Order: sequence, then structure tokens, then C-alpha cells
Amino acid sequence: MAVLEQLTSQQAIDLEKRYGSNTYHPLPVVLSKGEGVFVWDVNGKKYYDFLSAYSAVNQGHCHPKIVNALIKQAQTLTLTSRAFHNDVLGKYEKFACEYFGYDKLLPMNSGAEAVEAAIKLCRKWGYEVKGIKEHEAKIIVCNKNFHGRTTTIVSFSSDETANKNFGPYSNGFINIDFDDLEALETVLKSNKNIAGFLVEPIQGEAGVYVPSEGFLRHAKALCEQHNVLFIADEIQTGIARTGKLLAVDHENVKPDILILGKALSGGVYPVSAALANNNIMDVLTPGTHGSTFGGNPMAAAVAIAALEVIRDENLAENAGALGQLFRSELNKYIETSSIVNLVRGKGLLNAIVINDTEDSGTAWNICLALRDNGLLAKPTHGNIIRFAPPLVMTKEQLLDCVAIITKTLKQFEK
Ligand code: IF1
Repeated sequence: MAVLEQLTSQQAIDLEKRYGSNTYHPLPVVLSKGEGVFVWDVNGKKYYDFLSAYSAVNQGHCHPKIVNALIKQAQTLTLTSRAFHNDVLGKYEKFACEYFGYDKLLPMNSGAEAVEAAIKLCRKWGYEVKGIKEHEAKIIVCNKNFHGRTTTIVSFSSDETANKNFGPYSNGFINIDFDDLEALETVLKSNKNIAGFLVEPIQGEAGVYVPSEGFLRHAKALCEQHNVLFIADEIQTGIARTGKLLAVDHENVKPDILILGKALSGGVYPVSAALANNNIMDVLTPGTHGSTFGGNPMAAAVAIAALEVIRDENLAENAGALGQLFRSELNKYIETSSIVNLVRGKGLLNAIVINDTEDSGTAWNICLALRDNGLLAKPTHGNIIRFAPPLVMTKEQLLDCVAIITKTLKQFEK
């Protein structure tokens, strides 16, 4: 078989199974093309994408403006390393800093790397600005968090699949429940060595848990009161997904450290970043952090285009309006449904909770039926299905999707 020969679905799946590390359990569908809100499989069947690569393709698949930025830069200069300057990085840093309202940006590639960078930045600030004794700094994190898969990050995961047998774990983290202000205050009051509070504004992987109104605002105020950095992981919630540029914008909270990834590139190239003001970012000096690819000109050009698309196409507003429509339409269905308990979310980051046991496989089977009916979604944590389409969707398309989803759910009503 020639390496680039057109594969059938089964051949593609078999190759991955035989030659790929067994770290995923994908829905059996093999995609070969994407455009806007749609993807196509190798047989030419068309689907609505209701995952958006876990919110990385907020701008839609293969957005021409972003792809053109990639092509143009790829034909000019791709990588210099940070041993030399390049003529795009500074422009991107200025653009992104003004866009999000920060003094400085630290460029990285994957989301997990940006989280790691934020952890290092926070600790160094804790020692050098706050005055915590060396090796004593602690960062508060939430149970059921998902921040990535490095050894340090999985050290404070409460998901056994993510961290079992990957120890010894990194120290320096204190877990509290998500959305628990009392727990946060108790830890802040009882420990002088807290440098930061790392939180997802909405817990995505856990099942799209939206915290109580006011949680983020009060958490930020508590952090300020105790001279602790509020670090928002907006890798999944950011870049217009929830109906605002950032999910923290719903409560007018400005994180001390903002972590971005995924849709920062529109899904065409790995780009991530940590942003902060000078009083924090300036603790980093030459040699204290970096990456061969971080800040490369391709990433910079792509990220500028990706952020311009968000603004030019009003994707935050669209996500907000379509999200409300989506939840209200699904709620109409849920009123008389025995198979769906509820829909929750913000903007176009939503999930439905299936009325069945966690290990029943019902959510998985519903996703298989959705696939057959032309819509791709993925279960998260047992009986929850996440719905996160690209934000370039139209109202007509969304209603079409609601029809597909409700038609499919009907097949499962008891
Ligand atoms: C996978 C989950 C989503 C993230 C937040 C950091 C990262 C992620 C809030 C790390 C990444 C991805 C990872 C991806 C699946 C996906 C995911 F189900 F695993 F949790 F979206 F919900 N912070 N989330 O959501 O970013 O290093 O991956 O670029 O396959 O592991 P990364």
C-alpha cells in the first residue's frame, strides 16, 4: 500500500490501532476534510462538527483568512528559534496584549505548556515579589480540574485515569472543590504561602460545570485580599466560546495571569500563551523559560489572523445568541424527555446530562446515532455529552442541528 493511498475508514482505523499509542478511544469516524461548521469523512459523508476539536476551531474549519496567513508565513519564514528575533513576534505580542489588555505575553505552543509557564511564573512571583520562603509556595487548584497532561499538571488532577501510575507527583498544590468560596477562603486564611489560585472559569472536561453567579468575582476579590494571583485557564472557555471574549468577562474579572491556547490559532497550528502585567511577568528573565517553537513567526501570524476573525465576525456575540437559542430549544425537548435530565452551559459551550448510569454506554450510543444522523459530538465523563460547534454557525444551521439532536434523542426515549 502506497503511504498516501486513499484509505477506507476501516483501514485508517486499523493503522492507528496497530501503529499508534493506544491513548484515545475515538468515535469511529474518519475525517478527511473540514470547512466552516462542517467536516466530511473519507466516504464523503458530511457532518456538523459539534466538538470543534475541543473548542480549538472556534473560527470554523480551514478559515480562509487564517489558512492564508499560515501559507504566506510558511513560504517566507517558519522558525528562527528565540536565539534571534523575527519580524512577526513583536507585532503579535503587541496585538494580543492590546486585544486582551495586558502588558506582556509569554508565547508557548500547547495548552499544557502555557499552564506550566503560568505555574512557574506564579511561583517565581511568590518568592521574589510576595516573599514566600523558597520551596514553600502553594497553588490552590480545583477538584475535577483539567489543565493538561504534563507530570506536574496530572499531579493535581483528581482523575485517576489521568494520573494513576504517573507518580511521583509534584508538590505544592492544594485542592479545593470547584465553586466553593468558603473552602477557598479557609485555605487563603490558614496558609501564608499561597502564591496563586488556578481555575477554569467553566470546568469543561468535568462536564461543563458553570460555577454559581459571582463565584469568579468573589474568588478574585479573595485572592486580591490575600495577595494571591488569580490565574484563569481560558484555554477551552476563552476566545469567544462562551459568548464573551473570555469567560471571566461575564463577571468583569481580570485575571492576574491569563492562559490561552486552542482557538488562539483557530485550530490550524498549536499556539498558546500566558499573559500578565509587568509587576508579574517581569520576574522572568533570560534563561528562566522558553521553547524552541514558542513565538515562532508562523504561530504569530496565525494567531493575529485568528484573533482578527473573532473580532471581525462578531463571534462572541454570535456564540452568546446561538447558545441561548440552543439551550431554550433543548429545554423545550427536555420537558417531556425521559432520556435527558438537563442542558447546561454558556454561549456555545454546552452539555446534556443523560438519564442513565455512568457506565451504561448510553451517551456513547447516542453519539454513534448522532454520527449516523450527521452530527459529531463526544461523551465526557460517562453520561454527559458536550456540544461545542464552531462559532461561525448561523441560526438556520443551529436549528437544523437541534432537529438532528432531538430526532436522535427520540430514538433513545424509554
Ligand atoms: C486531549 C479534555 C477538553 C483544557 C484546559 C488546558 C488544556 C486543556 C481547560 C491542555 C485541554 C483538551 C485536551 C484534549 C482533550 C481536551 C479536553 F477533554 F481533555 F478535557 F477540551 F475538555 N486547559 N483540553 O481543556 O491543552 O495541552 O491539550 O493543548 O485529548 O487531551 P493542550
